[in-house]
Amino acid sequence: MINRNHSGAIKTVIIIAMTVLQMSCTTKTPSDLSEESIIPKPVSITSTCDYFTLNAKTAIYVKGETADIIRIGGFLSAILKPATGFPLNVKSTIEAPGSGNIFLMLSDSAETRGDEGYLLTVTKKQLKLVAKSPAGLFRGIQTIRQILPSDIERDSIVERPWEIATGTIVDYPEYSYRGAMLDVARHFFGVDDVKRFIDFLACYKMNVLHLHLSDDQGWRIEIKSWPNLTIHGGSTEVGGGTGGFYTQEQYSDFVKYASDRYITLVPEIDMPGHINAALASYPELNSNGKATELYTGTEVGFSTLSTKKEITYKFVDDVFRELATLTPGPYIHIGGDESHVTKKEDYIPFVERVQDIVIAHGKQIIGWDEISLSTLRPNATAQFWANAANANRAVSQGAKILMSPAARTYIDMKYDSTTVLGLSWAGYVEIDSSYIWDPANYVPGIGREKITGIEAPLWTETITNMKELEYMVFPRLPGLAEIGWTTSSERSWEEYKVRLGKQGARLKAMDINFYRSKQVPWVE
Ligand code: TNX
Repeated sequence: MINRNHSGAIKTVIIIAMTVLQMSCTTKTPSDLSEESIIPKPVSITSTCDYFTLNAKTAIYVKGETADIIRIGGFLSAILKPATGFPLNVKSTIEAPGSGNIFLMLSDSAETRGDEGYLLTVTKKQLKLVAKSPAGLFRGIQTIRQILPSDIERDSIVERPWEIATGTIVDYPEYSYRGAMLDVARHFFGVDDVKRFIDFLACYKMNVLHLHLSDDQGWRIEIKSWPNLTIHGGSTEVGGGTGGFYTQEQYSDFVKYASDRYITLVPEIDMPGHINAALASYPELNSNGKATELYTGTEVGFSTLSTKKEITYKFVDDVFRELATLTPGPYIHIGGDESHVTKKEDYIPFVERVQDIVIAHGKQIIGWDEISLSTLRPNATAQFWANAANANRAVSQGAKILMSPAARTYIDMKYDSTTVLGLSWAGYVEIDSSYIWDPANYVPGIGREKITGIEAPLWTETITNMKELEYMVFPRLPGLAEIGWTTSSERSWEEYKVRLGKQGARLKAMDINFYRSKQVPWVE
């Protein structure tokens, strides 16, 4: 964990230094690093008023030969190649390279705070990125992308100078958990779509992808011991389409794709409610022993596992055993929300037993805030979405809170009354309202030390394809990523909206279908 208590004085010095240096930058961008639009906003930027130029001879030197650092070098090369057309070869070295090159290295030096922190130093001669761990280098690479012209995001050669303003960026995150959730149950999203979503998270230095893998409308992850879950339960979706599911191999491929980007996958199987797809696939999971019909509507809260039958716990154990095997990350999400047809006296022992099952498979649990009705096991995390009393009850039991207030972070909410897609039960969520809030004082009684981080859920009752997904995700996701990364005293909406606006051209170059909110002064 990062200790911020001693950073105030250092920051003041840096800010004064920045101000002085900024005033002395007389030439136009790209020679003023502090003028670049970087999201999330870094801890500090110091300009030195010159620029570094990428050229056809630039190579990416990595210190040492570990697989991680070579892969990260390759990642940077792959980002920079298409638009520049330069070879940007990755070379292992033990010494700092000569002029004109990029240098990535790991070091325990104090300035590179925490596992995701990095220090970027750009001089006229060299671009150097230092971090304590590979994750920090990976985060730093996202900054390098954003201080290059937005054309860098194009997928074919652009003839132009590739200049980067010189200076220093010191950076590290406020919260350790910075995630988004994708509901692949209401509408199914294929393998390439999920990977593109992971790419979006990576761009904004997010580190968790929570996949909502089951709900009333569909079961999306192969469970070998209960094959009908996907054969039947995965065969449709909202609106009656053909649905789909991920084989365990495909799922493992996501895990790898995400972990190569230092993103942890959190799989969710929602129970005891939101479970109709399983109830339709296996009659024995129902109290009356009869399979339900598949469901393609958008109501919530009408289904429940039978909490009294032993077979239910065999099912839960098998599902979480297989899922735990597929999950190198520490968490499994057990859902627990909106179980409106499960009696409270049945819900409580059920959630307690499910927690024990997950723990027996070596994982920590996350659940929607309702799980605090039960006795929470050690290391449980409650995901606050709407009910402050639930969240406070979780805290009083010693649990951590993951902040997903619907009125701020639900990126399935409409922007305003004219938005065609999305829902509005939590209100309209324009760019300002999703940005102007502080996780550490949002729920009375739940301060900074109780909070692991934030997560932005994308529920997909109304979202059917990637272009629609992009429209709801952008531009809210970058702002939510910033809330997780940048300490709240360093954030202001008036400053942020200008910085976001400057990223318009970048989003366009990335071929992202984004909402052109009138609140933002877009520069495209
Ligand atoms: C509430 S948030 C739900 C979801 C819906 C979502 C739509 C939560 C834990 N449950 O089942 O998809 O609202 O916004």
